[in-house]
Amino acid sequence: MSTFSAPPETPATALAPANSAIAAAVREGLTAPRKSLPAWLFYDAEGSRLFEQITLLPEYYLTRTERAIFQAEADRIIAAAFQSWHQATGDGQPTPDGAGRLRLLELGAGTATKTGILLAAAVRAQGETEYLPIDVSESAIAEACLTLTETLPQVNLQPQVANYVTDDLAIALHDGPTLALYIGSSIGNFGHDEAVAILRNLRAQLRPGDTLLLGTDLVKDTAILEAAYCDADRVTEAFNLNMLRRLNRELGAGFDLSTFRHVARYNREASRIEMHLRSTRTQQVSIPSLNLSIPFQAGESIHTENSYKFTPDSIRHLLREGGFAVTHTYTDPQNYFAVTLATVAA
Ligand code: AVI
Repeated sequence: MSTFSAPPETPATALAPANSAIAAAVREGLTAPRKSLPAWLFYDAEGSRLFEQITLLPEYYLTRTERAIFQAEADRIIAAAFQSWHQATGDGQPTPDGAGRLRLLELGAGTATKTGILLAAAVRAQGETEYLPIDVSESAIAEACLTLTETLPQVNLQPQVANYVTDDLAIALHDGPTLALYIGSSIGNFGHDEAVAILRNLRAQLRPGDTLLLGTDLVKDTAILEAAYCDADRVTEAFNLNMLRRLNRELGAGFDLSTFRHVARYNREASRIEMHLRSTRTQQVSIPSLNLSIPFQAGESIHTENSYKFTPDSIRHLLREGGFAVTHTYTDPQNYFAVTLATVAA
């Protein structure tokens, strides 16, 4: 049983939590009977840097596999998005004044490193192309815009800083097809209900004939999956532990990082990698700014992330619940990763 108390000797310091959302999430997660912290807490500046490093690791096949699929299929994906629009509306290719052009929108765009491949294909097909990156991180969007302005001057950027998980999307109307991107297996970090809610939020902004390109990691051999989340260079371990370092810095918490171990296990029944931080000893960790002292048994863990793995059937069902119908599936020769094109369901 995990209980907590604020011992009288723990002063409520003047250290006001920098961010009340962090404080609320930490209080809720660490005082629950099964301790957890939300995965969005990974992404401070250091966590984002470590994640970029993860995407380059030999064990972390996800990013390079999805990129290879885009490189092989980008022109066909753009053509299929036009085709879906044509089937729903009867409209053909864009007119010389630009009406009917395909625009790209991206949820959780981040620095948009892989998106350039799809944008370049759209530019090849139609010339000038509008791109709406949506991300909660202003600095990531700024970096994406800077890179794209230099590399793809025919892309017209319309960035939006928004949290697509907690807020309703508000996307401007467009007089042609929209191809929405939700790539990088980002949907895998949400449970089923939240994933469906994200898709429905997006669906509400789209029209018949618009399309969604969804990137998802696929179920595979346990050893390959676990290696991707427990790499030899221990970058994922540093990424996981960085969450505690962040709580020490931003909430004045007293986590001793040397007493927590990184654990990544594949839960086959739930089709997900689970990441945990396991306390190696019985201890109390104080968080003075929250007036909390958190007890840990030796071996007790904090669940920090789920990363769901999919099958073609589970992708189809998830998209169907979110209001989309699958039209095309693109995979790599090893069937490690799927990029699925789906149209707005009638
Ligand atoms: C961002 N997301 C898709 C990554 C994943 O694979 O679930 C986050 C990650 N966690 C550990 N390694 C990478």
